[in-house]
Formats: sequence, structure tokens, C-alpha cells
Amino acid sequence: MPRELRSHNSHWGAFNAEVMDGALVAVRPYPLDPDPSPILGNIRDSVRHRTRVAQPMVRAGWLDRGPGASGRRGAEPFVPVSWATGTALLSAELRRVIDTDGPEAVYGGSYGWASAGRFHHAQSQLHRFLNCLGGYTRSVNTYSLGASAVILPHVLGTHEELTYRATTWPALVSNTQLIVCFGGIPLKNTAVDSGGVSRHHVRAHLRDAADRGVEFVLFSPVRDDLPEFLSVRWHALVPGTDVPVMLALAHVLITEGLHDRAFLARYCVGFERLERYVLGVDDGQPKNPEWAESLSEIPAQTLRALARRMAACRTLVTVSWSLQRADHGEQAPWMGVALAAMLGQIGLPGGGFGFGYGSVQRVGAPLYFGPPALPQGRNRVNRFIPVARLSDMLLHPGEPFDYDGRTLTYPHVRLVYWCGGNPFHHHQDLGRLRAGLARPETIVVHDPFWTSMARHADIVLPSTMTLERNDFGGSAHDPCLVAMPQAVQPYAQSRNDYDIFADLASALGVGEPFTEGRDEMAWLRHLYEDWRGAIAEQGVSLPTFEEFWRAGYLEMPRTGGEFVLFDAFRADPERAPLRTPSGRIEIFSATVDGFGYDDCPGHPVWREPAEWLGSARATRFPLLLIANNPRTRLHSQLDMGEYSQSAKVRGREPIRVHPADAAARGVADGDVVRVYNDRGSCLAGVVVSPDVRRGVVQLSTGAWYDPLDPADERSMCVHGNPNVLTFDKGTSRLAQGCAGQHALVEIERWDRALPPIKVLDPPPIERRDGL
Ligand code: PGD
Repeated sequence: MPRELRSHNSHWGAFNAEVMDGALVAVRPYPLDPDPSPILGNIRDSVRHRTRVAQPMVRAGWLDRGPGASGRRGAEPFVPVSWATGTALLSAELRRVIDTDGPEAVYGGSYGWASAGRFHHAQSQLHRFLNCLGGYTRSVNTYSLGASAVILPHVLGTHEELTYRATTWPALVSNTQLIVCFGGIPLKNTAVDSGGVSRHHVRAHLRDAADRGVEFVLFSPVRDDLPEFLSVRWHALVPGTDVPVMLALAHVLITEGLHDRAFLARYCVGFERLERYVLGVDDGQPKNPEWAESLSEIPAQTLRALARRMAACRTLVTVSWSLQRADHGEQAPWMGVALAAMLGQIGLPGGGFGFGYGSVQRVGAPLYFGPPALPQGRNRVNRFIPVARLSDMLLHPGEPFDYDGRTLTYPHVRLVYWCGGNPFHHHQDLGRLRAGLARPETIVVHDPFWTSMARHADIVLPSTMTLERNDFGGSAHDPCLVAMPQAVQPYAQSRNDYDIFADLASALGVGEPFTEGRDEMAWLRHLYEDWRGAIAEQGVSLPTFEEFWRAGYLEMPRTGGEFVLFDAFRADPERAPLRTPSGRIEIFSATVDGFGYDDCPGHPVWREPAEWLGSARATRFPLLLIANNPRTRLHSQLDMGEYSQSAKVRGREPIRVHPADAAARGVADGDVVRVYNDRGSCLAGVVVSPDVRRGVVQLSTGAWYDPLDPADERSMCVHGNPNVLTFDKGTSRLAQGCAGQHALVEIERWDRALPPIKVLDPPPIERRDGL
């Protein structure tokens, strides 16, 4: 049989699927990709992996006792049912909930990245379906950018432009002399972008920067947050103390007269308020380098010298997205902007402020025409939660909460519907999440795999994997729209989310509004041709759908040249003001100040995080855990894949430990440790490494949650999911964002027999006749 190549896209790279005899035999990176991601190595074995969901499943207790029988979610067997039974049960349950409590009783926030195909985009499909039924309670913002999405519009009048119009890499590399990176530019994250990546370009840009002699200064507890080929001065600060370091740099600039007064007067408001704070006029505490040293452990002299150097050359201050995924996460990007403003280089090529270089591939990329998207319809329910307040919503219905100057109320949710996301991956304090998930009357999940969220559902509907359907993938930050023709047959009885929703919609009397009479290929053709027509109106001619589908890859023209962030504002702040109340950079925001939040006042401040190495709690749990995004997979996706598995230590997620901390605990490379605090515990496999600072351990997210005792909400995870340890608290009353990066923990060697990993096998299945 000849081998066939099918073009395809994933969030971590475009590729050709090599198919023989109907089976996927290899995954070949897109030939034009200069730096393909090894994460592609997870795909091949996952397609027919035993953790695929084979047919619709219903939790035994829900089937026997009906909705509301929640006591043993996550600890009961599942009963396989036919599609007809599954559709009938679920459509009746949706009707019951909506008729009894209205559509707002359905939580359809369904956060998650799902897959790169834009038509089969799982969240859009779910939202379109629920909108046909009257709407749903939604979520706002993301786990990626919970705090910055709320604070930065108050400060800069925009959040999006920091990503979409960030100074492009060539403009940056050829002008910058010094990049001061708070949180680094980790290459592992740039492997990934939502919608797909056809060319991984960040490594090449960084190499270019190295060749040009750009200086890099890294403030991070983890050395490889910048690649080793750069000339880097690594300052391994105490995690969570970036803001004191920035304040101290500001202190030096002010006291030595190095700040750009003219820029601050013309382009900013409220600098005087920050200045009083930095100088300690009101609280008696100057935020000088000695003060910052006492918190961050970075020598005062180092900070003084750095501030002088920053003022003397073209300097970019970058803040990674991870810094705002922490308690008081609003402060680091806000103070980063203020520091850059004091240097007076905002709006100049290679100077000013950068946010999220190294957090995904798109920051610093040019813009292309964004791909076609499925219309989601209109949500007639006006209830929402900030996305990371999921457990609060489930545990505290009817109670008030603060958000961006408003007091809102948590809705009474009866039915939770998840499609294309995994809260057991992305949410904090999983013991608390499990308590929350015990509350709703019904939980529905679509997923190709038996993820933990699927295991905690009542009705599980098996979705196809992306290679089992037709689609296209791409993003506005990538030059290629990729045709994704079906490569292999659907696994067992799995079906496309679209077809599942079409049947449910038809059973609920909204079949026509949902499908508009189209099947999968008719939708693809329709969305593409509509999109092509809109682009033609801008004078750009693209191939027909048939031509695109045959070619597999559509190389797109750019919609613009190089960007310099805020250059128009700098050129003429009267004609191109920012969309803030003052039209200028709000170093002091009267709006935020007016909200009266003690944990997010009117200008950037240092507030102690709930957990850091300086907390009293550190006497009990003396190590600071960094729970960052993983290197060997995207989030929790395809954790069973070959590449992700290759990094495990005795089957457990690797945890990096500093040699001194390892020695103090009698722990060596290759040992398994129990990582614990008073919220939970997990096992992890030790990698002793000097690349994390002393007092810090690093355990990435994404190992599938695998409780030793599934009936115990706070059971130890035997696999290494760090979210059993993280705390579930909003970043502040302003943004209520995810603060999952940090938690205090302790580790101890695990000398007992290693419990088996169960999550890489299906849960117990109880076959019954006639269903
Ligand atoms: P994924 O693992 O990508 O995680 O959280 P997110 O929920 O996005 O989950 C996607 C799920 O979709 C997988 O289960 C996959 O199998 C499924 N899926 C894929 N394709 C399809 C499909 O076509 N249909 C259906 N129905 N399902 C599909 C990510 C989130 O985690 C993010 S973005 C960030 S930045 C956060 N980061 C951190 C962090 O830094 N630290 C901590 N502690 N926690 C975090 N959580 C957040």
C-alpha cells in the first residue's frame, strides 16, 4: 500500500500525517518550519491509545438514581450506552434544567484550548449549540492572562495590542541593546500558539540577537527561562519579588535623576503618586535597592548598576505572562509599564515595554489575515464569572464577589457542560475543585480521552481527534492556513462534536438554526468562501476552496509591515491618544483607585503574595513550587504520548530540585518524592539541577490527575499534577485571575512501594444490556 501524506495543523506545529493502510504511521513536520517542536512526537501513539473513550458513557449512579446523585463523582464505574440512549438522556436533561431554572443554570464557560482546527473548535461549537437553546452562564478572560486582561486596559487602554501589535522581532533585535526580562523568554512556550504554528521563528530571532551582541538580564528563579546560547546575566530572585526589584530600579532612576521627566509629563499621568510611594514619603519606607535586596536576595549594588545601564542605552523591559498568573498578578505588568515609561523609550523601536515575548509564539510576529471562524450566535444570558472563579461559583451560589469595580453574584448552576478543556489540568486546588464539582446536578463532558474531567462527569461523549475529521487551522499570527483533511477513521464510536451537537439540537427542536442545513464539508466550504470574499474586498485574491483543499497549505500575505508598539502614540499623543480616560499611560489610575480595593490600589505597589518564601507559612512548607507550563506537551494534552512519557521519572512527572535542597533532604536524581502541603500531595520524580534557585522546586502542569483513592477528594495524586498543591484565590478583587504559578510545599523521599499509574488506562466500565 502506498503511503499518503495529509496536511494537518496542531497548536504546537503544522505537519504532514503519513498514513498507510488507514493507520497513522508517522508525523512529519511542515517542511518550511525551521524549528519544529518535538511535541509533535506525542501524536502518533495517542490516536489509538487505550485512554480513548470508545462510546457514550454514563456514570452508574447518575443512570440509576438520576441527576443530583453526585456523591461519588470520579469514583464510580461508567456504563456504556448507545448514541441514541446518550442523546435521549442528555437532551431530556438539558430540557429539564432549562425549563426549570432557565438557561443561566447551564454553565457553558468550558475553558480550554481543544484543537487547532477552527471549524471543529470545541468551545465555539458548544457555545453555538447553547446559544440556540437561549444561552448559558459564561466565563470571561483566560487562565493565561487573567490579571493583565483587566489591569492593562486601565493603564494602557488596551490589552490586545500588547500581543497583536507588539514590536516585531526584527525591529526589536536590530535596535535593542539591553533586554531586561522579568520571567524570561522561555523557548519551550514559543513552540505553541492557539490555532497552529507553521514556522517556529523565535529561536532564530534570539540567535540573531546573540549575534548582534544584545545583552540579556534575566530575573527568574529558573535559569532556562532564557536559552543557553544567549549571553545572560541570571539573577535568581526570590519568586514573587519582581515588583520590589522594579521599584528599586525606579528608586535609583529617581534619586539619580535618570528618569525621563519630559516623557512622563507628556505621555503619562500620575507619576508623582508613584514617586511618593517609591521614595517612601507616606509610609516611611523608601523602595530602595537595600529594601529590594531584603526581599528578593538580589544585591543592592547589582540593582544600582543595572538601573544606570538601563538609563544609558536602548532598553526593553519585558514581563512574562507567568508573572501575572500569581497572587497580585496585576502589579508586575503595571510596574513594568511604569518602569519603561520612566526610561522614556515607549514607542521607540527596541525600547519600552514588552509583554509575553516567550509566552506563546505570536508575540512579536507580524499580522496576517486571521482564519475563518464558526459564528457562535448570541448569548441571551448576561451572567458570567471571571474564568478562574469556577470552584467559588459552584461552592457559593447566590453570594457576591468583586470584579473590576462591580459587585456581581454567583449564579445557581445546575448543569456544567465541558467541551475541549480540562479543569483538572488548569484549575487550582483540585481538592476544592472536586468539592465544587460534587454540587451540580449533572456534568457533561465531550473529550476524545478519559481525562480526569471526563472521569468526574455523569455523561461522557467521545469526540473525534482532530486527525479523524476535516477542518482548517491557522491564526492571524502565522503565515499559513492549513487544510486538515481527515487522515484516519474515527476511533471506535467517537463522533465529531459538531455531529453530536447537531443531533442534540435536532432532538431539542433547534436543529436548523444550529446546522443551517450544512454538513461538515459544506460548512468548511461556506466559511472559507465567505472569508475569501471579505479578503477580496481588501484587494487580495486567494485561491478557491477546492484549490486550497488540494494544495493543503495556503501561504498568506501579510496585512502589515513591522510594528513598533505605541509608535503612533509617541509620534503624536493628541492625534493618537491611548484609550484610557486621560488618553495617556495611567501610572496612577483614578478609576482603579476609585474602586477602593486594598489589594489593588491606584498605582503599582508591592503586596506580599499569599504564599512566598518570606511568608510565615514557609516555616512549615519551606520550598516555593513553580507550577509552570510544560516543555514536553501542550498543557495536559497527549500526556500519554511518547515525548511526554519520555521525560517522566519512574512514570512520574519530573520535579527539579536544587542540589543543596536535595542534599538536605537525602534526595537524589531519579528518586520519587512526595510533594505536599496542607491542601494536598502528589508524587514526582526528582531531577537534581542547579538551574533552579535554592529554595525553589519546579513541577510543570499537565500530568493527568491520578488520585490514589478516587473516593477521597484530597487524595494524593500518584502521577504529579501540581494543581493539587496550588491555592485557589483570585489575583485580587480587581481581576480575580488565576494565581496558579506559585505555592509553598515540602518534599520528602518516597520509600514505599510505588503505586501504579491508573489514569493511563480507562476507568472501570460496567456493561449492561439494552442500553
Ligand atoms: P488542555 O490540557 O489543553 O488544558 O488549560 P486547558 O483546559 O486548555 O485541555 C484541552 C482538552 O481538550 C484536552 O482534554 C483535550 O483532549 C481536549 N480536546 C482536544 N481536542 C478536542 C476536540 O476537538 N473536542 C473536544 N471535545 N475535546 C478536545 C490550559 C490552562 O491551564 C492555561 S491556557 C494556562 S496558561 C494555565 N497555566 C497554568 C499554570 O501556569 N500553572 C498552574 N498551576 N495552572 C495553570 N493552568 C492553566
